[in-house]
Amino acid sequence: MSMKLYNAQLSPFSARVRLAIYAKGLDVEIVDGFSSPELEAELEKLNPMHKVPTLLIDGKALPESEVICEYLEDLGLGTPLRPKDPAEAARVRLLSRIGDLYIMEPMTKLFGQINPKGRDQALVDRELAELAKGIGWLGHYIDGSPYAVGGKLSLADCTLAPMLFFYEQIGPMFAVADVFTNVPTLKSYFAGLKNDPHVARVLSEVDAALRKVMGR
Ligand SMILES: N[C@@H](CCC(=O)N[C@@H](CS)C(=O)NCC(=O)O)C(=O)O
Repeated sequence: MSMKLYNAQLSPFSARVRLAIYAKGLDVEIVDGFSSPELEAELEKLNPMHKVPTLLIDGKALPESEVICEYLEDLGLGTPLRPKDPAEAARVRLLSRIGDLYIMEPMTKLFGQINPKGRDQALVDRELAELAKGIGWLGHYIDGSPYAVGGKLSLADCTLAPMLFFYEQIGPMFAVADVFTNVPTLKSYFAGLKNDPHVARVLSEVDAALRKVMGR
């Protein structure tokens, strides 16, 4: 079987899949899906959603980061990232779902408002409030230890690490003093999670990509 990932270093959804690939130790070719008009056209042909990540498995395209991660897990190759216990596996899926629905949704809208010029402050205030709700819910289901579920790296951490990296950027971008003030469990979780070598690798890739686009 051959697998190729259409990726973007800055995409939190792609970073989630890369983290799963690194932690599992899988042999997947990784290409930047938007790095040339040819690759972009190739991606668009395979996946009309025109989004990364898209995994190509023996010529068949599979989009959506959560679905890709579950698929990689179901292959049964490499280090498992989903607990066997049904309650723990459900907890992993819950945390990923909270991230996708209640954190990435408002955060994506906020990232459209980074430039203070022409910023829609009403929209920013509304989405910051939505984001704070989602973050609070996540904090409720996290106990503050370095891994979200079961004391070791899981697909929940693959989802949350890139999201929380971007969540930290919200502070300086929108003049929020301390984004973790009301969620101490999330603060200590993320601080501990960053010590995982696979997480550290992915976050340094995302950081480098962010610095590049911000011209830092
Ligand atoms: N729900 C999707 C979101 C993927 C997504 O939004 N990818 C963005 C990059 S972060 C993208 O490829 N955007 C390009 C486009 O929509 O044309 C997932 O989980 O994979």
